[in-house]
Amino acid sequence: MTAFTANRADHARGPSRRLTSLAAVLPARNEEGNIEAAVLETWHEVERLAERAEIIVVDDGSSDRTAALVEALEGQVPSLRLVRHAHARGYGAAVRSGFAAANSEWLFFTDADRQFDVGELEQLVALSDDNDVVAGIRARRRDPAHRRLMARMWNRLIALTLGVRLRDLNCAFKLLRAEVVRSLDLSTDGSAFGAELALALEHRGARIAQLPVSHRPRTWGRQTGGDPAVILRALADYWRLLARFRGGRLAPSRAALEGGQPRASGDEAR
Ligand SMILES: Nc1nc2c(ncn2[C@@H]2O[C@H](COP(=O)(O)OP(=O)(O)O)[C@@H](O)[C@H]2O)c(=O)[nH]1
Ligand SMILES: [Mg+2]
Repeated sequence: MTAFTANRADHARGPSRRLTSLAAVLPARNEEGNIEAAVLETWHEVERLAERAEIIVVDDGSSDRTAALVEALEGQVPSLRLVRHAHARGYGAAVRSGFAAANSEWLFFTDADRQFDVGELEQLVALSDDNDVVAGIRARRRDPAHRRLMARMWNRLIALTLGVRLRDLNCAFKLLRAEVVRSLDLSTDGSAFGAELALALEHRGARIAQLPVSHRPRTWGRQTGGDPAVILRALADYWRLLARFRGGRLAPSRAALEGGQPRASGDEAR
């Protein structure tokens, strides 16, 4: 945690590195109590961290006022755009829609529920120079015990059966080089998207750094990540990933070809 304290001090001095262009993608479903603050916090950070910034909220068929609130903010936040799915398509589909709408060298995604501290994006940017991906690891995940247990089992399953080394697959706090993401063939619509993204990146030989990030309890709204329908869908997507992986249909691994390994850095390095 000392790293955070040091970085907080740096915050006041301005970022050590500024990107040319950065898109923040916020997938949101029924987040009317969080979305305005999430957008404003994200805006504040991305404006500091990039010469040109965009914020893309992907409303995934919300039945509440999420989309209307984003539209109302568009006048106030010039770099804000709303992408709408008429019907809910899932977390992965929402993140991919956001990536597709972005027009920046770097892509950042985080959740609209404010469980992450977007002020820590600066730490990801600081590591981006010689990496393609900087991925957060929830050092102390502030979710109920059964969710933490399920996540541990999921991460273990993906690591053991698919050889993925990324530690916190569903940590929604990742910074990625857009050209690398655009070279991947991603198709998972549900919450197994995090596993597919990690698998595809590692096969591609992407240079990956990992670092601990803070996590806070949800203060408004209901978590849906542990709903049975979400889990069943993730398991179905997992079987598809397994078939695809075993069939060798993912891009060949530069890391494998060169004998390299995805790297980990930070306190949590393996
Ligand atoms: N696109 C999409 N996003 C969702 C869906 N369910 C939740 N989200 C968003 O995904 C993020 C994480 O959701 P949450 O329910 O907190 O999941 P958890 O943190 O993994 O338990 C939030 O920004 C939600 O608005 C969904 O069905 N589709
Ligand atoms: Mg959440």
